[in-house]
Amino acid sequence: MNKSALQIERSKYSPKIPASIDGATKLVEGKATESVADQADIKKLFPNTYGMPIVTFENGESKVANTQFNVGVILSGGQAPGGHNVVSGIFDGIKKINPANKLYGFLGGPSGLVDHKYIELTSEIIDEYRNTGGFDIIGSGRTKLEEVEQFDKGLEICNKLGIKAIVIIGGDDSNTNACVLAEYYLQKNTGIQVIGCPKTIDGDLKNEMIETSFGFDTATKVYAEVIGNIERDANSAKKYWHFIKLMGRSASHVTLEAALQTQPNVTLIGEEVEAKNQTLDDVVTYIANVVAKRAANGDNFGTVLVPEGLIEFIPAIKKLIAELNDMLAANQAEFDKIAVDDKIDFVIKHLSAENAALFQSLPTAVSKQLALERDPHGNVQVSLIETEQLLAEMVSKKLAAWKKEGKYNGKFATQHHFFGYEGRCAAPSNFDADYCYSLGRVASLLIASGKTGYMSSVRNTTKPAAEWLAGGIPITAMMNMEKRNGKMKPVIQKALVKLDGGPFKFFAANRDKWATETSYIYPGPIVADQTTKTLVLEH
Ligand code: FBP
Repeated sequence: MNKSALQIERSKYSPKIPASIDGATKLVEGKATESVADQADIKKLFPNTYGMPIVTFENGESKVANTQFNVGVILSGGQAPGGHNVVSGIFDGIKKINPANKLYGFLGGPSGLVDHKYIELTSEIIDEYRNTGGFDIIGSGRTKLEEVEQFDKGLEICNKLGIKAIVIIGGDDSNTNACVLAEYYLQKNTGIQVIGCPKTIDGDLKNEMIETSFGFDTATKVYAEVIGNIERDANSAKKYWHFIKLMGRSASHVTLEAALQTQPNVTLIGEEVEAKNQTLDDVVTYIANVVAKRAANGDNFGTVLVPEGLIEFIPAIKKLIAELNDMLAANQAEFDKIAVDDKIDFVIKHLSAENAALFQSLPTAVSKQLALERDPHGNVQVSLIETEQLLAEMVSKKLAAWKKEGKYNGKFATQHHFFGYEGRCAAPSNFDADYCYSLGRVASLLIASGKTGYMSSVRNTTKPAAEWLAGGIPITAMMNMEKRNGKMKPVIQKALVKLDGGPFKFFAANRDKWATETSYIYPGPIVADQTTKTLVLEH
């Protein structure tokens, strides 16, 4: 592989790990757990993996020294900086336990397990990828592991390769499936363990024991750098309003963190829009008011941050999507057969009058996205909806009307941006390099300790890495029941932005000042170890 000077320098970086797993390590079991909600349902669905205790690793005599085993690893879903370090952490961890241990990488995501596509990850391969961004070491994919036939195909290849455990590195959906797989393999007495690792730049896979998902730190720093550059451009030329959409399809953590780092004029937080029961017009009016206020001060420029999932947070649209999901699930066979051009009419005919009217009032590009495209997990693909453009157009129309009424007399020229893919494969920050490598090392210890249905956990992450706490959290403890594709399913509860949490409260206390004053911060490239504002304000 051709390497840049930075990559060569970066590959020499030695990730820091918690002191408790550096040397002899013993496992300590805590109290039994319960799921976050719907305990009876989750217990029934996961009779073997429900109620397991939280475990921590502490310095001490190990009971699992030298065990020989092979491991398979899967990268699942969207890329996130640090994935290669999770893999290298697992590799180093299992080799430390016994140098004869082997790591296999399943290719192209979960489908690699089902289709028996894999490579053995040797030290030569691993060394090429240490501290690099991307998931290209083995590739990723969004195939959903949910059918018994898939689990059995996985079992076949594990038995053939002598694999004792599979590590699934993924977001909430992939870790939910990891738990279903763990339960199935336990029920069948296969002896195969399944361990999850918390990945997603979206930052929405977190709870008391999983402080952050990996990739969030790096991705938000990359976005903050470019937003800062745009703010500086805006403040230099003083002629554009920049509408910037940021990834994060189900939660607005990325947008909030980027706002805390760069102090733009307008930041929309989906969770607040929902809590205040706002309409699209309310959102547009809020932005237009800020534009008008700045124009009155002679500032015809600014920045607006928009979370990717905004559309889904608007209560009326959320209700429409829920009805659409149920309706499509109930009529899937018929819907699949209809010609593309007739699908919209089919949708309108099958929706309630209220939702049909709302559906028809939306710009065609948005209604098409809502009706026609879903990812394999049934999610609306919000990254494909151009919300930033839609809002800019709607604000422009409102301002034109206000101009006629004499309420506004500024200039409004816009630029649009969408930052998502730019940050997902960035070289990991020191935090993500250390955190990911530690998650991998902890996963290898959970495997050696015979655990299954656990997520690798590293906590106390606002402290220096040596003080981080390492352990495992039963995945069932994070679950509740939610409707997916028209049916109630056990899923890991997503972490949304808490409106009474430190990060949002800090933002809310400052946003009016940031709106009218130009108090931008230009963070520049990632050069220093700096904890995300989200983690600092949460702790
Ligand atoms: P994960 O939840 O799999 O980590 O992916 C998150 C994400 O980056 C979202 O922010 C975005 O909406 C989505 O992936 C884009 O998906 P795709 O990579 O399939 O275009």
